[in-house]
Parts: sequence; C-alpha cells; structure tokens
Amino acid sequence: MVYVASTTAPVNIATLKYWGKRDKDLNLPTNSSISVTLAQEDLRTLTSAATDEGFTQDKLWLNGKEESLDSARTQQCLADLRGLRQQVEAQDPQAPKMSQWKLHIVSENNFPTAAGLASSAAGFAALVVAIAKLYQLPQDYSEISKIARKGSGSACRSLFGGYVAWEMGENLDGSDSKAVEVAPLNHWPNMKAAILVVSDMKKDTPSTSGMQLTVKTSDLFQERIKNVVPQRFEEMKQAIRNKDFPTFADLTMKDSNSFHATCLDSYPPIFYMNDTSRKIIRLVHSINAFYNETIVAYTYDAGPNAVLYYLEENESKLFAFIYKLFDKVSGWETKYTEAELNDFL
Ligand code: 2P0
Repeated sequence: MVYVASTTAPVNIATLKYWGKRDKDLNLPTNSSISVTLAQEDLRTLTSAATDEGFTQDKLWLNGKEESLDSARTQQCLADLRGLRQQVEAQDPQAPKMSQWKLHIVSENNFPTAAGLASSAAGFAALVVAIAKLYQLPQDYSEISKIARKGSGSACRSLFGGYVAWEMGENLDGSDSKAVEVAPLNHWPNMKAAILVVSDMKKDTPSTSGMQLTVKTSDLFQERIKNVVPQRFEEMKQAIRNKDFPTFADLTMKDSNSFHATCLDSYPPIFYMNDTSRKIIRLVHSINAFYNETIVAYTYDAGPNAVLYYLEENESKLFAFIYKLFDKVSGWETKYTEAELNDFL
C-alpha cells in the first residue's frame, strides 16, 4: 500500500534579515529575523511525499525533473524526520514501519525559478511538512521548523503563513532556534507586496558563502548583530501587532540597507543590488516624501529584485509612480499630472 501526503508552503520575504551563521552545520543564525509570508495563491511550493515498503530508492522530482536528494542538508532533514517517525512506531506497534521505507517526493513551484526569488525556503519547508504529515508526527510546526531550518535557514519561516519570527536561540544544539508566528496573515489583511523583477540572472554570491564571508571580515556586521538587530526585532514585532505601517516600513527599509551595508563591508565586498535597485530605493523615498507619509517600503534579499510592501488602499498612489517610471503599462491613468510625477523622479 502506498501512503501519500501533500502540502503547500509559501515563499517568505524577510523584513528583518537573517545574515550570518553561528553554526554552519546546524544553520544556527547570529541574529533573529522576521518575515512576511506571501499569500499561498501567489507564490508557493506544492509537495507530495509517498512511501511504500516496495520503493527501492529515495527519489525527488522538482518541477517535473528528477533531482538528487544527496545533499548533506537534505539527508539531515530526512534522517531527523525518520528519527521522529521511529518514536511514533515505538509507541504504536500497529503503526506501519515507514521509517524503514524509501520516499518518493514530487515538488512543484507555481512561480518561475527565473523570477530570482529564493525558492529554497518554500521548497525545504514543503518537503519537511509533507513528510511530517505522511509520518503523522505529533510535533507542532515550531518544533518541525527546526528540521526545515537545517535544510535552509530561511525555510523555517515558511512553515507559517503571515508574520513570522525566527528566534535565533542560544543553545549550541539548536534546540531553541525555531520559527514562531507573530501574527497570522488575516491579522493585517490589507498588507500587500509587489515584486519588481530587476534581473532574472542567477545571483553572484550564494547566500551561504556570502554570509560566511561577512561574518569573517565585516566589522560593521558585529555592530549590526550586537547593537542594532536585537532592538529592531522587538520593535518590528510590536509594529506588526499594532498594524503600525509607517514604523514597520521604516524598520524594514533600514534593515534592508543595514544588511546590504554589511555586504559592502565584507572583504572583498559583495554587491547584490544594482543601479536599477538603487533607482527604486530613491523612488520609494521620493514617493513617501511626495505624500508626506510613509506609504511604501522596499526590501532586497541576496539579489537585485525589489519587494515593495504597501497597504492595499495606497495601491494606486504607489503605482502612479511605478508605471510612470517604467513607462510600459498601457491603460493606466492617474490623477497626478506629468509635471507633478516628474518633479519627484
Ligand atoms: C533572509 N536571506 O532572511 C535572508 C536575507 C537572504 C538575505 O535567508 O545557508 O538561503 O540555506 O541558511 O536561508 C538566504 O539564506 O541560507 C536568506 P542558508 P538561506 O531571508
């Protein structure tokens, strides 16, 4: 008999960035982080896991293509999940001995890989949750997030929808480094994200090696993790709970800038943003100045693409500028004059 379980996991975009590991093998971070999960209909990974006594090999198909499961990180996730399944089997002698059987995993993203979005977070989260469901593990999602974390640090945050914190923890074994929900998606339903794809090229420096270099060489990074992020972590959680957009937006933009500053301060320096990214940053500050109110925030991960956060009621105010700048969207009308928009560009 083939047993099957499926799940989806959303893409998450950090508003308080994870950058730096205190333990590379366990993916333990040097600071806590916060993310906003994008709505599942928009960007998500759908994964099914199947197991059967007769399967002869662990196998994975990603977007229709067979891929290897050999990486140490994936193997660690599978070993941890099988370990927890053994506990279930030890307690219930009737439970099928799935921990001994091979797995077949099928995974599919509903967004183009070329969009340059971190897909590993949603991918590992969906993989781990699908198998946890298949194995009927009793642990809650925070507990399971520790396994996803070993696959890819940011993956632990994709186990929850909405607003999520990854608490860095203190223990050397990672037992307290896990994701927790700050607020569900429907807590702040008018929050929206727009992704401006600046480039769909593969990024220059992979995150894992980039953060290792930053930890080793940047002085600014020490300041960031000791004196900047801990306070910002508390302030951002509070801003989310209070639905205080201007504070949330300011903290998000400052943290993106702080993260990219530590990249620049690495030696040799790492550049993730390009001229277009910087143009968008200037545009966002101009838009907020134009309205005399913070209505939009930018954030950039380890690449040049911008994610903008804004409230739904401000969508047309924001896109008046975006469409003007990129000048490619027909049928768009705005109440602002050409001269008014130009003044701020
Ligand atoms: C984040 N990023 O918080 C930060 C901001 C990129 C910039 O998490 O080595 O792919 O697998 O733990 O999770 C990218 O790092 O790195 C990342 P690993 P991961 O979203």
